[in-house]
Amino acid sequence: MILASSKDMSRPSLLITRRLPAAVLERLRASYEVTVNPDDRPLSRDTLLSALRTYDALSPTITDKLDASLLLSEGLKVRILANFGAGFEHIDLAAAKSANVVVTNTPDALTDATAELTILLILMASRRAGEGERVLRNGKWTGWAPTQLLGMDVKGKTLGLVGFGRIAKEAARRARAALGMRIAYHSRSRASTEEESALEAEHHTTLDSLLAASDVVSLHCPGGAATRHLINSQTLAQMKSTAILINTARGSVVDEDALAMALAQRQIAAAGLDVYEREPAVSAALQELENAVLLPHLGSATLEARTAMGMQMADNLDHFFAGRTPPNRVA
Ligand code: 8YV
Repeated sequence: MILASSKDMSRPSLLITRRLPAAVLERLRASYEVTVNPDDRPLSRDTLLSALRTYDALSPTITDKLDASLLLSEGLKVRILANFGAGFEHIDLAAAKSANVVVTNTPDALTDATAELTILLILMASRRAGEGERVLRNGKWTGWAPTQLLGMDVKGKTLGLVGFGRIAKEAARRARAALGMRIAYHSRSRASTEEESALEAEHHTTLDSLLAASDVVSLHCPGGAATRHLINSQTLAQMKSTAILINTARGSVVDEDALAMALAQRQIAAAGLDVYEREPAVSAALQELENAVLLPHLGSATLEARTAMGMQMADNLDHFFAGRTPPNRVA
């Protein structure tokens, strides 16, 4: 990829590491000297390093690993990493801080899309939708039968949320209003009494107690070292044998091998996953399992959400280059 330096030196230079919706590019081009990665493939480490030395600003995504060795390299020009996405565990915040590089994210823009995808996975997993479609497409459907592909009703069942941030609360609202589910949660900080009572949400002080009480467990905590393999063979053993695990958060939260084992042995009934430990690689064991619904990180993949994410990112850049604190500064 060609790392052109800016032509108009009066405007900040900005590298966008992956292709973004047209409306976002149009807005950014009005204020910045914009370069877009023409291949729309993850940038190599060397290209990322050159970019950090060439541009005033970078707009990275989850596919750019900006670790300490890159961010603490000599001769960086970059002053802001305006991440396109809510999660930012692919950026070493401590290193960014010591390199004097500001980091921002886009926390609000993808709440609806990701909550919708959570509902999709709950229904797909509980009604064996992927499995049913495979039967049909593979020419194996022999016609309706009373005990064929029986799933689980979710009405009246308990949705246990691990983490209770924006996306978890929105998923809870939808699961309650549209599906008639009961809400329970476990998170670092307890929600206000008003929030709990609006959702009739039952707070669990321990993860184990939430896992034991839930028919569907949905993960909404951040990724990173603190939550790595929070769901492992021990915690999976706390879940009901009829339970479903949903992950729209980060792949690192789940020990994929332990999950594949639990699904194969029917220790839990099913899983609906949108994120993986080693994206884009997905464990071969999981791919073999009919009771695993596997989506390719589609959480925020709507035109509305991706456009709103880009606009929120542009707001952060505009604030920064106007000398104001960006609204979504995380470092
Ligand atoms: C994004 C996400 O599309 O924003 C997040 O945290 O997981 C995704 O929906 C992706 O991270 C873009 O960087």
